[in-house]
Amino acid sequence: MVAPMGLAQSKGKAYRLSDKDLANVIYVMGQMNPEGFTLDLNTMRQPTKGLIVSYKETQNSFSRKSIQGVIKHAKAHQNLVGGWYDPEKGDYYFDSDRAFPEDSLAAALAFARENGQHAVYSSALGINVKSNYEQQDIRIIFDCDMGSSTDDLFALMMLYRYMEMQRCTLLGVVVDRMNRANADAVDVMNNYYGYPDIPIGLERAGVVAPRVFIPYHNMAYARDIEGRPLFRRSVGDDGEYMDGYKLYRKLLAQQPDKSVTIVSVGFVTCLAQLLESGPDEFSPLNGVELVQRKVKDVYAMGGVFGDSFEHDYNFTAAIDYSLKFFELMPKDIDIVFSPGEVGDPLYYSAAQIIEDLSWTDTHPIKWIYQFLVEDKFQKMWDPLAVINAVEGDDAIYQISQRGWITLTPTGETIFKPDPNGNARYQLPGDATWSDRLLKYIRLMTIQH
Ligand SMILES: [Ca+2]
Repeated sequence: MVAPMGLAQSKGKAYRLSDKDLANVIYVMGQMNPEGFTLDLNTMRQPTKGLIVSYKETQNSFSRKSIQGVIKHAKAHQNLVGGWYDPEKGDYYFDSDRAFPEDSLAAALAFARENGQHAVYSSALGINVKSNYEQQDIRIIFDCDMGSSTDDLFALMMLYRYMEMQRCTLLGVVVDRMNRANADAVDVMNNYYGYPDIPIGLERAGVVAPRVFIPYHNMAYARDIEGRPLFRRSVGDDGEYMDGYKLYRKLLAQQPDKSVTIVSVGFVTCLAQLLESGPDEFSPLNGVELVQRKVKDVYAMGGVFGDSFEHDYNFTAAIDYSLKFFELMPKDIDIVFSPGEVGDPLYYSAAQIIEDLSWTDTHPIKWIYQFLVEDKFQKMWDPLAVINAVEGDDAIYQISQRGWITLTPTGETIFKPDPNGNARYQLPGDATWSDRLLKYIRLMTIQH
């Protein structure tokens, strides 16, 4: 908590100030906090909790004179005043704010959209969440190696949250790791987050016995002490999953041209099978033609372009399929890679995960950390591809120049700069950036 400079504090209680003095304090706070501030007029402190949204009525208050009007509005509403500097206009804006509880992001975002505000500010995490009230039409197929690392689960969780925020549509989920238990885990997630009808496809002939980092494949069958299933499922034990590449064909055929974003955070096995596929009941086009016609862009977790603690896993583990994918993928479709080194510093600890899910006793991810891996952290690689696909290329990431990327038979990703190239890759951020990204993922975890 930070008390504004020049404001006497006595045993935690602020002296009562005249509105004129208060306006001076708020002006000084603006000078001291170019990155922005929020002030609770009851306590004269910056709140450390709550999701803060500005009211529309005070949104054009950018001179020192306007502060009086902001104070008047705040006193008639929630006694919260905020400020932020707009470097483009060179003005410092002041506004009257409303606070929502930490777990009410959807309500805070709806209020932000109603009030024409671009962002919700999380006081606890110190980050802004875009309200994006000018909605873009982002249609995503999510392709993951569910059943091994939990970052696939967090990436999927982010997509449900983004749908609640009206920022994308999840058309379907492709599981590129064989064994129906891995698809059943997605079925559990779909149901838990309220999207029981999102279709799921499953790899039938992919990587044989890939490495398992966290064996949570039995999560879908977890039972309570009385033997009742813990998690709801809509496909169920008797249901069928379409072949992964077939589901791709079905979904792509239904979509407008150049409209689909593929987010691939596992092996590219189903994608390679899609590209090699021939015409079928869903489309007269072959796989390459169908992808060329329908896909807008691809965000793929994989590759190494700088210094990484670990070798690439996703491409190397499925090298024959990966080589096919690199060979057949149409070269006029943009692809942004999220290499290992970008997610390396984003450690989400088991203790933090359980604490962030303390709002519920029963949660698929929490179950894994309570019963399977008590103290293992997980690096948040996969959510970085999801966040990039939804937030766009300019908002959060530093991205390389354009070029061509080739894959060697030993799994090395080689980048050759060329302004006409279709490929780019995310560059690692500094410690502050990585911390902010992890907090953003955590904010989505604590919602319910
Ligand atoms: Ca993965």
